[in-house]
Amino acid sequence: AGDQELKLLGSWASPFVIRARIALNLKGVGYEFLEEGLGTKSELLLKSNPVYKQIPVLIHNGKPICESMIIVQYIDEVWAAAGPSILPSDPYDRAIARFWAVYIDDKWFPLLWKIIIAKADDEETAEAAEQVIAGLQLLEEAFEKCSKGKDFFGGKSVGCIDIALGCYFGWVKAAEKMAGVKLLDKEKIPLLMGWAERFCSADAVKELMPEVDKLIEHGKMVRARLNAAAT
Ligand code: GSH
Repeated sequence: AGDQELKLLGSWASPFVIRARIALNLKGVGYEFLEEGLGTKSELLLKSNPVYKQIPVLIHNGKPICESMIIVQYIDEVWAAAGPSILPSDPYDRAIARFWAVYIDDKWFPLLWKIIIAKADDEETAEAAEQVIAGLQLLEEAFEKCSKGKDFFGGKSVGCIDIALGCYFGWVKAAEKMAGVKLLDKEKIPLLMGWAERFCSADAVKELMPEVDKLIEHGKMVRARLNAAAT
């Protein structure tokens, strides 16, 4: 509604921020995007997310909401009537969607990140790549079950797991190029490869997916900062 004030603190490259933006697009909700710089934190960010001091933060009529998947669920609940439902309506399906969203963030993404910030293409990187692929194969099976033959994990439209996993797609491609490893293999994950193409070209998603070359540049900058901090 017009009387609502909505701000999103974020950055173009952050997969977590992209989640919130996809959800807002799905619901057709307008918002003000406030870009945080790399390595700097605005007063508003520190005040709005004092616990983690991380983006994204959604500020709805002055009230901050933190953590990307919590923001996605909040948007789904507040604008329930607008656009398709992001979480499944069935409690069991909803539990499964949340399960995979947690798996993706807690188990799978840290392995991908390891590849991106690796100093050298060593044995550890190769091992992380194997584990990332194994995770994708698990998600391939999950897709088969959740999608029930439809286009997305969420069925006919982009839903919770689609957003949780799809936001990382650009970073998977960046990791492949940065470390010279193959993670996306049509032989191993045929369904997910088709899904990724549909996801990236969905209306709510397409203009939010960063160019891979820009992500690589950004990833190298983050890697340099982390390595400098570690020495
Ligand atoms: N679990 C958080 C979420 O899902 O929102 C992760 C958010 C996160 O890692 N944000 C990064 C950040 O703000 C940007 S991609 N990093 C700055 C920092 O940690 O100081």
